[in-house]
Amino acid sequence: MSITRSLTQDWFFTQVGGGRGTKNGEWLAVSQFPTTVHVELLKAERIPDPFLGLNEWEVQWVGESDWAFKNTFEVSAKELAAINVDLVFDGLDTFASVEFNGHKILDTNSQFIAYRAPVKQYLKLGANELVISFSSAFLKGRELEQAHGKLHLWNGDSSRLHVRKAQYNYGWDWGPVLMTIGPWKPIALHTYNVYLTDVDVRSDVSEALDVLVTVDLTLSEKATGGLASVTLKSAQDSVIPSESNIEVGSGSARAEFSFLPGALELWYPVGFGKQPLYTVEVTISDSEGNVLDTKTQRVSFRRVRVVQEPLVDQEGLTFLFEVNNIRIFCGGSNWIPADSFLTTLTPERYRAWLRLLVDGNQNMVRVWGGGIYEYDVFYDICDVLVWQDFMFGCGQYPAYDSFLKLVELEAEQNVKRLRHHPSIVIFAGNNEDYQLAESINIVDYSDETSDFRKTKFPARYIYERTLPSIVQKFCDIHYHRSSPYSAPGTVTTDKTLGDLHQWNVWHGSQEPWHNWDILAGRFVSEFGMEGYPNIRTVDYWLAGDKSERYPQSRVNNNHNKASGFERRLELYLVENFKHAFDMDSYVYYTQVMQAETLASAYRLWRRNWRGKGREHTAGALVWQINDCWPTTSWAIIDYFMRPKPAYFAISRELRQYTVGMTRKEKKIFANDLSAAQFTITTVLEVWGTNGTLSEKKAKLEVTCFDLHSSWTERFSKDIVLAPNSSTELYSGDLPGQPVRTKQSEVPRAIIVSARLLDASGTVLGRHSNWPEPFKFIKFPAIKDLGFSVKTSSDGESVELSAQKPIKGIILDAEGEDVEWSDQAIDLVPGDPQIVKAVGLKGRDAMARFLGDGTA
Ligand code: BMA
Repeated sequence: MSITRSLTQDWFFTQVGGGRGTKNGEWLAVSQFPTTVHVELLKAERIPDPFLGLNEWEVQWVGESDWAFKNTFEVSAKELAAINVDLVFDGLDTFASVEFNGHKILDTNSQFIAYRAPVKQYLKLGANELVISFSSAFLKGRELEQAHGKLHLWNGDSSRLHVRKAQYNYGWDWGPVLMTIGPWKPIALHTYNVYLTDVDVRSDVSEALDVLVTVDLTLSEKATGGLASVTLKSAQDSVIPSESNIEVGSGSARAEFSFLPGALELWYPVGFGKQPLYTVEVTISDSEGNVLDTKTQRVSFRRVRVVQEPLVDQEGLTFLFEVNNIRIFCGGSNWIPADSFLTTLTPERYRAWLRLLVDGNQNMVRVWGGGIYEYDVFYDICDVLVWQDFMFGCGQYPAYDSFLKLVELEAEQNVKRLRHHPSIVIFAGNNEDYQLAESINIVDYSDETSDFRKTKFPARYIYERTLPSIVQKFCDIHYHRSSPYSAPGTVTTDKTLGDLHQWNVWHGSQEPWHNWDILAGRFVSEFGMEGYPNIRTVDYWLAGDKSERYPQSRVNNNHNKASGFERRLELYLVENFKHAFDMDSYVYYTQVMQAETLASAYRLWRRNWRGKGREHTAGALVWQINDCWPTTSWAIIDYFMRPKPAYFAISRELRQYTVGMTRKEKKIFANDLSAAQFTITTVLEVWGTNGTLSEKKAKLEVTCFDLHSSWTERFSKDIVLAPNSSTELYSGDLPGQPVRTKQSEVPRAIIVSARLLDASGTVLGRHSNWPEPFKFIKFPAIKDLGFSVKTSSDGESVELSAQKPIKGIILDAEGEDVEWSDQAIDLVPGDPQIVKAVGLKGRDAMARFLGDGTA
């Protein structure tokens, strides 16, 4: 019988040759297993916390030193008697040489590959010793770079391009340089006679939604004569009638089951249906009926297509995901590794992250190519769609033979590991490597046929030959050459094809966020805006150093890795806000700015989802949902899982029903000659979106306020929101705004509030549109606002109301943090809002808002 025993106890580590980490020959017990060196040194108080102050730079020697881990484990007589005994390493980071009882059994050189070494011949009864010696990946990488040549990249040290290791370890524009080292995944002793090397469950769900399931089994030996029993079970553990016993021929077997539509429950991403899970249970026995191995594989069934077809009214092709014949607007996030120290991540932390995603009304997450193929637990609990990159990012990667061999193995293993997860709907070859190639002019898009390995863009071989053939061979998931990628022969910035990274807000041409509508693409898989995290997170990294508590301080500069971040933050602030510059205010203003920027992207792009044949934009994935350490970045939730206000603003835009507005000025000249004679009218447009599959009758109510008088105007109308699309609801002059004939005529400060109400008066969606830029607004005196922030009697929510419109409310409370249900709130008279406040415990809430007297 095949038995796997995880070796989790009695691990020790040492710095090879001794040094700042341990004395020569000093072995420290590890605090957890799997683990990596920094984590252990920190626990043993041999290094300062690299997440505080400038400490990142105090620990750089760790990644340039060599380390060893050792383990002694007992072997029983039964284990010793097994026909085969292997040591299985799920993940070693990265260059390791492994000795077992004094014999060299393995050399490794990729963090992304699992290794197996036969050890039967060295196994002893009683104590056995395993020693894993790791050499510095940084130094090894530099050697490889010297041998094979320096290549171009964005982010990190160029030697990373030669090393199959999480690329963000080398430092990124949101992450510190922390070169982890050690056994980062489980290590096990595997005893067996014959075992199942592969259980490949494929399901073909037809357009009519009948399901054909095939289960292909492969054994470690080409044995014949045994029996394989294959059972399909539902989540409730009931056996689905299915063929069960099959003969094993030459080490493999195949079972096939087919089901009529409706016989199996299909998997849907959250928001569209349930996520039923099934299991395939496999038992292999020899000809005498002795069980050799068993395996349980979780599976789900769904039909997924990446639809790229002509649009009825625009150029190019759609780029959209269809699940079980439903076309889905993907509103979601990009995901980076959730920690610089991966082995500190727990299933609970993963669960909490993915809960935040779902609670934020998001339905897709992109596992970005500069991190890791995530742990199984991530995909196991993921109820949203997953866009999965291969782990290459922002680089001119090589494709020499030894490198390619590692890539092939990595791709095969990870495709096999991930393919059964129903959430994964696309594999992309890399992150931005074609973009990097375009930027240095090394891509020849007219060439689709050459081998590429001898060109300046050798990795086209990987992205256009190796990876697609591996994906095709081992799974049924769609393959896309890169993120972003338009189409063969077309630059990655084409907005009418494929996916798009729209960085012309922040990076690139630094457009105003108000231009998101003209910056749209068919599927925007990256775009972003920075914002400071919660002040508690800032105070955490300042670690009590009050002298550094100002936005431009050295420590704050080290906790923002984006080049030009001060210029860019300030550009977007100064163009739009009259703002203050003390630490707390800077946190506030950058957060409101981030929320405005990102919410308007989702608002405008969801409007572009206009129904079948008019899916002008089919997805928006913000860069980025999370952080790997406490820092200021584009993240919408910080390292400590404190959501920034932008998270809530996005979540409002991704509700089932939303209402959106734009206000645009139209200047018409009296004739072709005069520049002085013109009229400026202000046009208001209102639309609604409906993320459900049925049409929705509702009432649109539009109320206009003048910030400086008691004038208001209201109109309402019955409307019908078309299913699964946006619907235009109104276009006309902005009420209360006179036509202007001179540039010196200052427009009135009209605030428009739109709400969608159902028959019972429940608010389905609301949105306020304010005159912009906000910096021109003369806000009323605080005493005239009639602003009330009232803590409820149970102390766990607050009611907000006002007599004047108020923009950009961010709530907080003195002391311990509170879990707010909403932030970056706009308030208008007559429409009070209740915000849940878990952990407020009856305290008074404090509110910041535009015009709160700080600037
Ligand atoms: C994108 C990403 C990352 C980067 C981000 C912000 O291009 O793919 O490489 O962190 O931009 O610059």
